[in-house]
Amino acid sequence: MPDLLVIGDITDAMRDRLAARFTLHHTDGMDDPEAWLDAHGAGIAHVATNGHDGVKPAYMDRLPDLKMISCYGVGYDAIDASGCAERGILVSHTPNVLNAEVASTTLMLMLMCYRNALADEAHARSGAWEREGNAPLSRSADNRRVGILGMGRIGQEIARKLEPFDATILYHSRSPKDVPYEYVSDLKEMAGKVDVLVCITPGGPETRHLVNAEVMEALGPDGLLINVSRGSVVDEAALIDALSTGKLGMAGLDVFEREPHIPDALKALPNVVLLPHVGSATVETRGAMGALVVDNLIHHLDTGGALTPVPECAHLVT
Ligand code: 8YV
Repeated sequence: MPDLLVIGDITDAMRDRLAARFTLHHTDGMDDPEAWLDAHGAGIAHVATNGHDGVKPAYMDRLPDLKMISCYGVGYDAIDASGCAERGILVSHTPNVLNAEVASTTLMLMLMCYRNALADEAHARSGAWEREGNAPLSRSADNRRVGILGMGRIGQEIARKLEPFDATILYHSRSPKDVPYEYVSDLKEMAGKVDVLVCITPGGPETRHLVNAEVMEALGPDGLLINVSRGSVVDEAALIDALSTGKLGMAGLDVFEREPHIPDALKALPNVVLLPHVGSATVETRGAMGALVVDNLIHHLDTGGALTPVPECAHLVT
């Protein structure tokens, strides 16, 4: 059977299906993955990884016969997709199957922030309601002006899920899209026009720190920043400063610059809701993502193609 290098965790369902077609080699179980690859890397044509671990250059250099990387996640900024395309290596990812879940996570963060969900829950659970009386009033999540940074598939799903909340949607991306929302060509200008700024643009060098101190200040003392894309999109030091000085009202964050590390200064703030990168992390959605990772690998084994290649590699699929 052909070899498959598995980087990071995979589910039991993925392992069972993959083991029927490949001999699996898990980097997690290796004392020294680079030394192992020095000895066994030649001949390995397939890799399964995820959006967090990617495939680091030290591994790429030791995989001279690599043909395909199947990524568990829609974001693939941890993989050098352009470099792979140049080497003729096909990279696939898991688009669409997680759109609804990440959009739900966005709404959950928005509701948790505006409606003070964590403080209210603590008020009920701790007995403070009985001892001290009603919890302070929260703010409404309805009728908000929401600016979406990145109007791709997930951005569009977020806009759609916001409809029942009577939101007014604006968006910023590199170019206007065929959507019924107001396009704003300048991010800072959009931040000045909205109550909520939602980041759902891909990570990587092009979008690094796109949301900087100026953008946060434009969003303002009543503004809410939500990040469900990549930690790198937001300048985290500037965010801590803006939240602690009141230049920015609140933040709901699922992603961070150095995951799984979250700065203590951020953890100490009362006006932020923190989630451990769980945007797509439900049994149902992770099941669908895992199935697509396996489908892509098996499809490549059988046909040389991929079902959901990343755009940089689409031309490699005949
Ligand atoms: C995963 C994600 O957590 O799809 C993405 O881009 O961020 C998440 O669904 C990530 O791929 C790490 O496994």
